[in-house]
Amino acid sequence: MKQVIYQQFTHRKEAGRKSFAVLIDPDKVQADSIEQLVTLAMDARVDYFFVGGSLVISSHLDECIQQIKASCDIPVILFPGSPSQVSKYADALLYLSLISGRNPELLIGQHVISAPFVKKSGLEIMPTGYMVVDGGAPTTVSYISNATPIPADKNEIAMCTAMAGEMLGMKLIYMDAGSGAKRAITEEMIEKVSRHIEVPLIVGGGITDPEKAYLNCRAGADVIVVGNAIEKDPSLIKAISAAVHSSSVKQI
Ligand code: 1GP
Repeated sequence: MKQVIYQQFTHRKEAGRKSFAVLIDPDKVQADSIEQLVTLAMDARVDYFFVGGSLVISSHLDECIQQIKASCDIPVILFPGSPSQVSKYADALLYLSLISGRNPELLIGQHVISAPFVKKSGLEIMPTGYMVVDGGAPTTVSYISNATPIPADKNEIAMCTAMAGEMLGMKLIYMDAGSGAKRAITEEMIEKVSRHIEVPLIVGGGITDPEKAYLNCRAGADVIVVGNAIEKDPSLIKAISAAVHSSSVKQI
């Protein structure tokens, strides 16, 4: 199986280099705004596009990814809320198992049903332990997943969940307060988790400014994901990207 993007993640982590991913929800972008986002992202040296959402209603996922791929070399990684959000045009797929929840469908059930289809896609598959953390209000992911998020102040639960995910073979851990979360994940929780795992740690949900992105990276996040704040103000891309990259142990 291909591991091109994953190797990039691990090499960057080993080198202490932090990455910035812009999340694109296909429901919320039109062709002209994709063009604008791609231009800003190239200018700001964004490392990845994540594409997907907990609930994607529109059917233009393929077109959205093709448009991004046609205009830049930034890798496109699927961040699917359901098996219907798989597109062969992407570079890789976060193969998410909701390890913070106790809903068997999102731990393994939907994976079983979609496995032949996912394998046939030819995508690079990145097994990801997905941990939803309480972000201060119900988010789409907390509602749709029908699973209780990890309480925001229970750092030990987060740590043990991530450790278990890693020992079960997950190649990435993604801690998410949910899109548009009122409160992003605390630095204390990120630090606790990052100190106890070796695989790259992705952090997102409710990050709205460069300072928070910087602090999250210094606490141990390897990849910062921002969606909502950039939808509202695309010019933030540059400042957040600079903050993430400046937090690298080795400057890039
Ligand atoms: C959500 O982690 C992502 O799944 C990004 O969240 O949209 O709040 O930036 P925001």
